[in-house]
Amino acid sequence: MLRYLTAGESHGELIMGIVEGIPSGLLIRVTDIDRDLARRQTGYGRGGRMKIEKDTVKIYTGVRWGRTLGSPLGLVVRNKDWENWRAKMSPDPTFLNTADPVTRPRPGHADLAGALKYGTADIRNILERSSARETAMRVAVGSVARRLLEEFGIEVVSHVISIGGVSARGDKMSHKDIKKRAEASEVRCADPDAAKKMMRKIDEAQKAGDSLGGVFEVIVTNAPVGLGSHAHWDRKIDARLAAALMSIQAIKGVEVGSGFGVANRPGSLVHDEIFWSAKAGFSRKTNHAGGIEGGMTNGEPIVLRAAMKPIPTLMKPLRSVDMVSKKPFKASVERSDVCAVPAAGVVAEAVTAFEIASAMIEKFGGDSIDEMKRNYEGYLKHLKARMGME
Ligand code: EPS
Repeated sequence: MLRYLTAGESHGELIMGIVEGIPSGLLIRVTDIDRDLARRQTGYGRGGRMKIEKDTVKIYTGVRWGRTLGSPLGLVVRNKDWENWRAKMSPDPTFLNTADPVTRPRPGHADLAGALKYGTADIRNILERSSARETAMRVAVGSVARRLLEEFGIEVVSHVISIGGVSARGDKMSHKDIKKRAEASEVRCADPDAAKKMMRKIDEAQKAGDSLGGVFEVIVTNAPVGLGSHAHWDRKIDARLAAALMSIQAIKGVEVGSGFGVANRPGSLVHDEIFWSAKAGFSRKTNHAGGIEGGMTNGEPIVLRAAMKPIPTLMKPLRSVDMVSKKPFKASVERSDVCAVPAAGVVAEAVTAFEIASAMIEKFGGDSIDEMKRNYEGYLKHLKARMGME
């Protein structure tokens, strides 16, 4: 069983993570994790905070001389902004009341529901944890999972397909090309013309004091047939992936394969026909199912999309009511991102990598990476025989 926890506040000293269940012997490089952390920090439309932070990970436990021990990995990403918040966010009660309480809930944030639920008059006690800063650790954890998947040739890529109503053309492209183009784009979009328009939209939104959402796609290649299970609701891989994506801050919808599009087409145009050859075994010519049938991977690329709402912290004031005075006010802020869709795509890669790694560990078990590989190879041999392949 693979699991992880994150802890840490947005302006606290650090964000920490514990990953439990990674087999021993897996090569871990800090540089790989830092590369993913840096990818999350890029993206046109990010605000002033990203100029302060330069995320790097420190591995405290679970790795010796570059290889996992099979014990929990303890990871830390420090918040540089902490320097400006030492007293205001200190765990030490001597600093009590060194910051004014935040009493004005921002529409679209966790502020109001959180403050009511947790019985606090200071919204900071909620917003510090609901902040997307936490996703830095999810990316670090996902990077470890990605490393494990690499051992099995499984790759996870993402690209932005729309921002603020501007959509990428959606030309047929190899996954390699999608990856190359998305990595080279400031909005992580594989269509350069759409990317330019998206950036213009972001500029316009910034000028208007507004914010923008969008849609990104995550693709997993080379996942074997049979991850997840039809047998029980909480083992279905699509349910697990959807939950992981929905858990990312500001995500409001998830699609698998053709997603909502299947509702308007007849079955004959939705289901992927099955073919067979001695060379390839069973295969499909289409992938409307997005690589998942009956809660199990079917060997085709896994295709997921998620919709992110516009960031709720706006320069343009929105109406709200002060929690203490009960007087209406117009919320406005000094610092915010205008669009974080490209960053959310990188976070989505991380949580997807984690779920796929978790399903791989469940299916192939093993205390060491070598044992896991032996089990995996045995399964591939079995599949080849089952499919009647040469
Ligand atoms: C966030 C608000 C902004 C973002 C932050 C998420 O931070 P601040 O309130 O400090 O300006 O920059 O994102 C990150 C710090 C990050 O690392 O992604 C929010 O309210 O969710």
